[in-house]
Amino acid sequence: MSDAPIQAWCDVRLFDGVHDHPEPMAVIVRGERIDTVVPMRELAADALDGAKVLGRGGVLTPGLVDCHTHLVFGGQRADEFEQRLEGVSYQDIAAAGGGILSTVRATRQASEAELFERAAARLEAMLADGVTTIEIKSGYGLTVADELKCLRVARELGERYPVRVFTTLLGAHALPPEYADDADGYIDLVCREMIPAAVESGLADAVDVFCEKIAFSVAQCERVYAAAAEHGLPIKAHVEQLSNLGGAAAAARHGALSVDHIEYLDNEGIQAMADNGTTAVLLPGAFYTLRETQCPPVQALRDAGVPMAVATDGNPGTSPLFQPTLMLNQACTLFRLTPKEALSGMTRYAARALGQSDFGTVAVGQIADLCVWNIEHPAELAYAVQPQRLRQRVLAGRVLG
Ligand code: DI6
Ligand code: FE
Repeated sequence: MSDAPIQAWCDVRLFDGVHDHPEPMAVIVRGERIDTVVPMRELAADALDGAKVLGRGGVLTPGLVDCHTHLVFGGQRADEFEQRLEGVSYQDIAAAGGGILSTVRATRQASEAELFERAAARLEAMLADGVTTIEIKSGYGLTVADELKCLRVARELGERYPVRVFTTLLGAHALPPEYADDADGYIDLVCREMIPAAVESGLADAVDVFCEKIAFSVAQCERVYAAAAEHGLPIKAHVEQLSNLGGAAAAARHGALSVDHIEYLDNEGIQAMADNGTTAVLLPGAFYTLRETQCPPVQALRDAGVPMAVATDGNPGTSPLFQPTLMLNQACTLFRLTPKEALSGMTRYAARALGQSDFGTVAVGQIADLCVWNIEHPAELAYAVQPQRLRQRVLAGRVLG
């Protein structure tokens, strides 16, 4: 410990995951962890002894945490984009066998190496935008073997790239054609085979569901929650995106880490989330892509003290947007979050949505996952959509580019 490298950033404008610090600050990292966070004027004369000063000026924030992505998939859906421009709805496309199922066909056909290569390109863009932690869901395989294939790709991304990866099994994403008219039979497969196989292989850190009229009912999702609990995995849920089924309240009562989308969330759902410590994950990219008009109940979530995270939902259908800082902008412009709320939502509260609390803030003792930006004010990250502002990305004290 004593000979761990000491690295320092001086004269930075700090956003620590919760608060903006207008006066110049120093952040000192020892080994993997943050050792000191102090205003420059209070910095002890010998505080930098033995430290390597890695930068002066700029804005320092926690590394960005994208807590909801579907990064691993085959093919693309530009044709459906054009159909939607002509007025066909997302639900109609899904009902005609397109949508998620079109990506399922392409994902099943793709080799693991192909899936890796395509996802890696998307990941590289996100790292260049400041991501230090990313959650990656399966959900486009929908057989035991194909779901595991996608989860292996997600794990391998975390092994081959300098980023923390959390994997989520989303077997209950859509009803595969082999189970048409037998949704309960498919949920049996998810509960009795997929979840146990994912646990046995160590490939899943959590379990997710799509609770919606075009996907699975609350009762079916509850069976998945029970199976996840039996196997010791935390749960997350896509709920109230296109309609209100009461899915948020049900997931919260089962102890969900997060409920995601929630445009149609009602007061009962908000109360259940507040009572159970569930994080709300806002996904403005899907709202934007589908040209939704109903916004999530942001003010009611604030009033109830429910923490709000913001993520890309990066996926080939409803959010082909793989730029986390764009989501900061959209969360403010479309959902009226403050820039500070949006930034907390992609750092501290995004970590919370993954059940993590030892990164996502810049505070003494935290893991040193940081970003240094070539800007003057943290709110610029939400205000302007402008790539290439990242100066340094730091993962557990390791400075990357
Ligand atoms: N909600 C979404 O927005 C994505 N999945 C989900 O459950 C859509 C995925 C897709 O259209 O491919
Ligand atoms: Fe999603």
